[in-house]
Amino acid sequence: MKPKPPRINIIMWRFMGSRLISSTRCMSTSTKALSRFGWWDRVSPAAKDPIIGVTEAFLADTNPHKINLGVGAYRDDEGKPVVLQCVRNAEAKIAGCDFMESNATAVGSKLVEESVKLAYGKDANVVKEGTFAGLQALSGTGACRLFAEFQRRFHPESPIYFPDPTWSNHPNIWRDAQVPVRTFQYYHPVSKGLNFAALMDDIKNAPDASFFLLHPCAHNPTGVDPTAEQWREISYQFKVKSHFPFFDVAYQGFASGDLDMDAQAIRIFLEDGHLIGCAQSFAKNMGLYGHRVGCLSVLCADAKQAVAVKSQLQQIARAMYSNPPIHGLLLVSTILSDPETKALWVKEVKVMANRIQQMRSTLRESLEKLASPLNWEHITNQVGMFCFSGLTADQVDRLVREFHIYLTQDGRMSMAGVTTSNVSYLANAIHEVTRYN
Ligand code: PLA
Repeated sequence: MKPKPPRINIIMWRFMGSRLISSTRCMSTSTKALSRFGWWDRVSPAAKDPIIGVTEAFLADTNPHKINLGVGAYRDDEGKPVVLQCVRNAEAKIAGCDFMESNATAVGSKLVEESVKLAYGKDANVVKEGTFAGLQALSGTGACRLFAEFQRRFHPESPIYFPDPTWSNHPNIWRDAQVPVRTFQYYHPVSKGLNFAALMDDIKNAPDASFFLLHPCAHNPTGVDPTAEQWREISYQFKVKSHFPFFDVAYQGFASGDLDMDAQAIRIFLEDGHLIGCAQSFAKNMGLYGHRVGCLSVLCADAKQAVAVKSQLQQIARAMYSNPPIHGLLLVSTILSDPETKALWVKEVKVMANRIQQMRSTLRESLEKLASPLNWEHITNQVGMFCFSGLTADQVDRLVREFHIYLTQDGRMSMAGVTTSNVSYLANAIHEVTRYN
């Protein structure tokens, strides 16, 4: 008689409401039974990322006139990616460096030390007294992700509030860390500016001691920033409500062309005595998107607390990815710590910011020359890498289909993709899709 295949008991765990319950199933170990156990049968394709999806569609288009206004990556006036001269100089300086693990910690510490000076000011007390916990991170995204995990570990019930709208990846990052996600009013679609009164109301109405994510400059996607006076009022209200300000610093230098000026919101909160968190990215202002260099810092009550907080952040990073790659860290720490290279970087940031500003003016003038029936003042009122154009999803679809101009569905245009040679083609296309509305 043919022997029967052995049978095994499998214990299945599942949640019933909040209770974890188990059930036992008896399964045959025959190949047929195992192959029927479809591990990934319930997996359907994830929705495309709204920003990465635009790049993919742009790359697939063979039209010679195509323009990519999707991802916020800097391009020169010929539409080409730029390797900054300060990066080339830093490359030359680090040639022959030890890329092994031996100096990774020292390089990481240097990067953190220089990054916090950039955010909080080189003479800030928190920097001098070491009352911050800082860790090198996988660019801005990684810094946000680390903080989100840290927030959930120590304040699991507290939500985080994002401006409406915000960078499309913010909700994903905090949601994946199991943090409740909320929004506060920020943008006024009619004025295409800040809805300050509504913003203040939402800060006041949020439960005390909530986390708020703030863009200190060059807000993505709107290009709309509060004034210094408005930041002071926001900071005051944060004190009243004991909210925690978490700054996502992804575009320092791109709003005004000046690194210190673009940190004014952070400095105002610092002066007011807040404990602050900061995610810093060097992807845009050093053109190092592919290197994934960033920094997370959290201000603490004293140096002892800073040691404890840092050790927790290190533990979270260790379990997620251990350490970031060292090459980019070396580049950024060299640029920031070598006075000559840093001075060159400061100039190059200004050049990038000025070119974008120039393109804003030219685009607006071009639309006005076409006698567009619409008001385009917001193109030059808004700052930083993005223009929140006000184009509808249908108008964006027409730009893509009829003109091969790629941008996100919300009408955000990366001004870094606009050049002297494509600006009039772009203005004509925008005019064409908006003139009869
Ligand atoms: N925070 C904000 C506000 C951002 O706009 C971005 C990048 C990041 C963080 C993450 O930066 P990182 O590359 O250093 O991780 N936003 C881009 C790119 C420029 C992207 O979405 O990946 C954008 O096009 O919106």
